[in-house]
Amino acid sequence: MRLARSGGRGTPRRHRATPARRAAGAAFAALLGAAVLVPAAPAAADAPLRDHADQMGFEIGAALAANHLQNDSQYADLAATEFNAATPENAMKWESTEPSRNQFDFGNADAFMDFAQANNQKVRGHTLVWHNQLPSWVENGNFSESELRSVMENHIDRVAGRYAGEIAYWDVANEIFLGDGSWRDSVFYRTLGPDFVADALRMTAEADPNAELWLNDYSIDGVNAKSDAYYNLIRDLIAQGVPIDGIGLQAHLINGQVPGSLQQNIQRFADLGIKVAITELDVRIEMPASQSELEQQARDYRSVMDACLAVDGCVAVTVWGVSDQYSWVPDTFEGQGAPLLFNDSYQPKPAYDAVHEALGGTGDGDGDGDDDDPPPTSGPCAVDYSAANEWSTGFTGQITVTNNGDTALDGWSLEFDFPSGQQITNGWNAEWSQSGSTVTATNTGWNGAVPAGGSVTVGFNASHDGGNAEPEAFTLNGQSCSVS
Ligand code: 9MR
Repeated sequence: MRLARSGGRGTPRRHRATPARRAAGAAFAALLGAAVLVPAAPAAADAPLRDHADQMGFEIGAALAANHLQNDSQYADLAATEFNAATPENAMKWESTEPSRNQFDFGNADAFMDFAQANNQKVRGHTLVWHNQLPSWVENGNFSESELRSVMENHIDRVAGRYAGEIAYWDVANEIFLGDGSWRDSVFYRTLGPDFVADALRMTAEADPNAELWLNDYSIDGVNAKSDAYYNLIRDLIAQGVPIDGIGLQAHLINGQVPGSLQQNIQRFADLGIKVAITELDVRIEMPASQSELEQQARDYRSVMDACLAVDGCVAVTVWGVSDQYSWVPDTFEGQGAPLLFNDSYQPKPAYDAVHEALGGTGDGDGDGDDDDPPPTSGPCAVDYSAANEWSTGFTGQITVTNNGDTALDGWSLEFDFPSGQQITNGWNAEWSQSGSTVTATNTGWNGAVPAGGSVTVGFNASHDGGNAEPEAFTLNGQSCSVS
């Protein structure tokens, strides 16, 4: 396919200091003064995450928001101290950089770049072609095929061109598939057909020949229909000679639900000869988060780190924000939050320790007393037990079991002990039996199949005689599960 070029090439920003850029630069003077230098090897055991990552030749990144970098010094300090890579959370998106046709605004993007460069952080550009945060002049412009292609080319040319040579990886196209692996019906797909991806990759290669060209999406962390669609697309792009360097697995995860096939999925993309990164990691919790939920979250972070570090081509893990305070999660998922490494008051959470330790640090940064033990990695299964309703002589219990293994279950049996004399009276979604204090729940005829990463929820009514302590240990098909 011939790529018609319309606008002029994006001018590298070093040669074009716009008034907006000079203003942003001034606002950043204070932050730049606090730039962090990468320390000489070896890192002290309790050194920040980035020092340990540097030792391993690995990247630990964070999504950073230009406004918080400017207005919140605690945020900026942590961003600089802990991370050796950075992604602009919103500043390089289409609505930020080209809100009106051919009117470019690089104020926040330049400010972000200044911060990242002053702090020696590798930058992931995010993102050039995405259906979301797309201004309505593009979305509703009713462009013909050739017009939209030249609108897209001009945008890529100007944005990627501006930072040419300064961006390690571009998320060229973002979130192009739906959950079932079919194409998302974006204005790009509707107007240009599936070739818009190859076009965008080639256009970015032309605008910034040094940047690596990546695709990026959520819910493609495990092996599933959507990640299969990426696998097939990337295999085809490679076969056609289209430039493609990597796939970003966003990993916006639910507590206790790291897909069991994460590492296998990373490996299969690496085996195609491309790089892989975890690009937007967060693990959301039903609020308020209990200590045991925060510990489960730490295990989840550890599992993700371990899965990436185990595969040669997996080069980076980026968390989607610095502190829970500014996370996108509560705005999108009502009642959920606390998904990041630092809490609202910038204190490191157990998840921070887990990441620290995965990178070879001590894991002793959370101020939680002397519990320096590594959080165990997720077992083959995870259990979430709750008393959904309690009264003086009884209660309704609910248990969600997640298959963290790499393979689907074909039949299961869950076993646990009641600690304080509880007695099952009836149950649902399983065949229930109790012998002494030991309870066994086996699958019914219709819920024995649990895919890797899948869950099953069962429930029961039980009596108790005052005490109703929760069971502490669960086994699934004889293997012990982690408990949240
Ligand atoms: O974190 C971003 C939030 O501030 C924006 O309001 C939101 C708009 O959709 O985008 C968030 O970041 C998204 C990222 O760019 C792409 N993957 C999903 C992220 C979370 O929504």
